[in-house]
Amino acid sequence: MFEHGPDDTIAAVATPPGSGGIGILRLSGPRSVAIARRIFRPRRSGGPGFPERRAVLGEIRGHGAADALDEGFLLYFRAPRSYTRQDIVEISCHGSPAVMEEALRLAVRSGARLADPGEFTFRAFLNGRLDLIQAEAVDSLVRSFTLPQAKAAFLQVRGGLSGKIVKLREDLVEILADAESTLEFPDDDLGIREADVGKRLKGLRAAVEKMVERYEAGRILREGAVLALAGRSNVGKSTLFNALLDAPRAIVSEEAGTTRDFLRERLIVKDSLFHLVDMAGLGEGRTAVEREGIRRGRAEAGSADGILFVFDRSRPSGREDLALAGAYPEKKAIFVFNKSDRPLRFDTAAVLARRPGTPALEVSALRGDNMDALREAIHGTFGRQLRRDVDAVLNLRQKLALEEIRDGLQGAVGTLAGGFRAELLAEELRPALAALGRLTGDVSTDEILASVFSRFCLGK
Ligand SMILES: Nc1nc2c(ncn2[C@@H]2O[C@H](COP(=O)(O)OP(=O)(O)OP(=O)(O)O)[C@@H](O)[C@H]2O)c(=O)[nH]1
Ligand SMILES: [Mg+2]
Repeated sequence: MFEHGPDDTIAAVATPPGSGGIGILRLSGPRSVAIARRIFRPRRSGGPGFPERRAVLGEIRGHGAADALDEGFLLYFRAPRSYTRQDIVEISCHGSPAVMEEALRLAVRSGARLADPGEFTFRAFLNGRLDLIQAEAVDSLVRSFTLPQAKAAFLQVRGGLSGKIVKLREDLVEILADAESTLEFPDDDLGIREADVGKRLKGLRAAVEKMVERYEAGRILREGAVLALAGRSNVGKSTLFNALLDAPRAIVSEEAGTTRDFLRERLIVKDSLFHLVDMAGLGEGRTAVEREGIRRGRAEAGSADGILFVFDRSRPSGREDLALAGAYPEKKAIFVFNKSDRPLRFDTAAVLARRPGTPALEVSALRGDNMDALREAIHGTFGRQLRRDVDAVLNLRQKLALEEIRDGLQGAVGTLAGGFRAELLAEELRPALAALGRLTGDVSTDEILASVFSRFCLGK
């Protein structure tokens, strides 16, 4: 996976690129202390090593160099009491990109190798400090944009999901052992055993099924819900887009057909992450370019998690408005009646009747009237559900493995229909057990590791 051996000592700037109050250089591996000795000179020299877990004041200075580069603190975590279970040294100094780059260069010149992205966590996994689910959660935590995302990720770093998987595995192993013991003691009362095993398997299958079902809610929490602004041209979609983002992002004009390509921007409402999409007005389209914009807009709206239907309430409503109001019936939606600064000429009741129960608001995107209420409605309609079930936010890899486990359990339950046959049961349960092992990384192949850690590497 990572090109070099785990016995190399790796170095990286652990703080984000750019200027900051503090920048941290981090080393992990057997030569961490030796390398740190060459680039960091303690103010009070105290022997060849560093005290464990105690800040040491000193200067960063190249070996044999006359001038110090900066001053800072060094922290030493002796193996195995460290994140990677190797010797780790962290040097905090002023967070100038020039200082950090030079400090890293000094470390490399003293024998360290540049760490690949995710390599510290990879080592933590290799050395049994984290399982694979926890390693993935570290990545999610670092990337979280909202507090609920961060909380959900941290629960997983703590081992929330891992604990469930371990328990599931223990239960399965127990059932298998029970089933196999009936092969040795076939005189036992099989009727009781069969009913009991059936009940336990069904319970486990239901629990796994529930986790799989939460994947979708978890995906939205992790990635943010996509909300499309759908409406006829010139109703004020782009004006509303800008008003919600509080930035003049999209071009607005009195001409119809202004927006052609769709725009997508991150919008955070009360701790929930959304991706707001502005697009061409859905209608006929006069030119080929407009028609292409409309086609793309429809595709975007079709794949969105929710829709904000925008209407111009200052003009009489027509057939097209009614048709639009009935579109995407399976999606959650909000009706936004725009241009409330002008006299009402729109039949809002007729539009509302097309989709009873849909939240509706009058706003003026131009003046910014009622925008807070709109944010509230966005949060209430699309955001609130995301707070539930944060204990099991799955990624795709985890979901696929859980589906395999569910299918194995289903197959095992199926074998009971034809009477209790321990060999058949065991045969159905074995792949499920293997999938459980892959989930936590107890059983891991290069392929699995590459699929997990390459995400760290790409930094996306
Ligand atoms: N009076 C009033 N005018 C508005 C309001 N919102 C938008 N407009 C005007 O309506 C016109 C069209 O606005 P846009 O935001 O470009 O509308 P759009 O729906 O994005 O239009 P297309 O991209 O062409 O589909 C512009 O002249 C805006 O200034 C509003 O709340 N009140
Ligand atoms: Mg527009």
